[in-house]
Amino acid sequence: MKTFHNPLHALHQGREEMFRGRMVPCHEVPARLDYVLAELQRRSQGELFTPEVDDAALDAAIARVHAERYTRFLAGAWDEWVAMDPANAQRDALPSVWPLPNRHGFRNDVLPANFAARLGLFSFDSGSPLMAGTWAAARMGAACAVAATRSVLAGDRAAFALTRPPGHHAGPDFFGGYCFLNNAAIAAQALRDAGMTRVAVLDVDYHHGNGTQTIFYERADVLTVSIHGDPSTEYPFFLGHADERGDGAGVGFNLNLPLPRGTGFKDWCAALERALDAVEAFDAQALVVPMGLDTFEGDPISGFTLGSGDYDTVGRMLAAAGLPTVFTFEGGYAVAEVGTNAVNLLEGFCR
Ligand code: SP5
Ligand code: ZN
Repeated sequence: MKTFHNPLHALHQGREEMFRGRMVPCHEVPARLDYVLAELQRRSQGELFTPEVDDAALDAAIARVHAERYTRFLAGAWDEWVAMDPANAQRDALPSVWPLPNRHGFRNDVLPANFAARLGLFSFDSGSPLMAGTWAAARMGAACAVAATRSVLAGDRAAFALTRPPGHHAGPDFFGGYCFLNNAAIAAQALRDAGMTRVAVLDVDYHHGNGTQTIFYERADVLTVSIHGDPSTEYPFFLGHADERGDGAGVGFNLNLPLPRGTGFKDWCAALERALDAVEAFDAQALVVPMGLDTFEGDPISGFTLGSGDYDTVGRMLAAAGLPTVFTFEGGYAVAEVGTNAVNLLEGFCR
């Protein structure tokens, strides 16, 4: 399987994230990608590429998923942050104030003049620092997703977009959960735009793919399925419950499979079987897998107990769907093991 990796990923390198009232070192670090890349090389798992960027085509692919005012904000956010106070150049930008939607006459169409207010308007947590290189890294990540999609459209059975920052928490006009551009959604939409009539997204990250769900919630042409820690106790908390089935034309085309903290591989596998049944019933023509490895027993911020060897089985089960498949790299914070776990999954898929 070809891997398209992001040569600019390390331009995004947050220092600290807010957690329960204190600043803690970021979990989403550049070494995560480096470990995966090194393991792909060590095990000779497929060919490695960096994406060729056609600026107009890339911006068009991003604009199919994200609001123009959001990407414009992201592209200029660092300069605005520094313009607020030159000393800001020494620290990451982190949101600290948010609107309460649908309350107090809040109007989403009015952009606040204050940068900190706009930073909050376009985000949902204070755990996702933005810095000078965030936009360049995220945009090149979207290029990886587009390149992986093109390789699958050209006939490859599967391809891997190895990029960070991750994407599945990013919505049409918001960042959060370490994510800025939704690489999986960009891939799914690019598959649709190339003529695939039904595309399924099967998210196996520990955390609910709230951004992807939001992007496709009212659509019947993209099935979104997510297996994740029960949002009643797990991040991102406000979305990911089993009764969220889609809206309007999209009713029946979103499936959430929340599992309690502490779930092991046997029960997780049963959920994957259900997810794959839904993909089959949908009669998908292509599959996108936001691949989070934070379901691992050693993950420092998550609560499932999959072992390294289990990812081979996960890969084989995904392959059994028999669909052209684009993988994107999402969570997985046991840094020293994330390469082994990711490549176990990809090798399992290729078996
Ligand atoms: C892509 C992805 O996996 N995003 C996950 C974002 C999770 N953000 C909240 C993390 C809470 C950190 N908890 C630290 C616990 C330290 N003991
Ligand atoms: Zn995650």
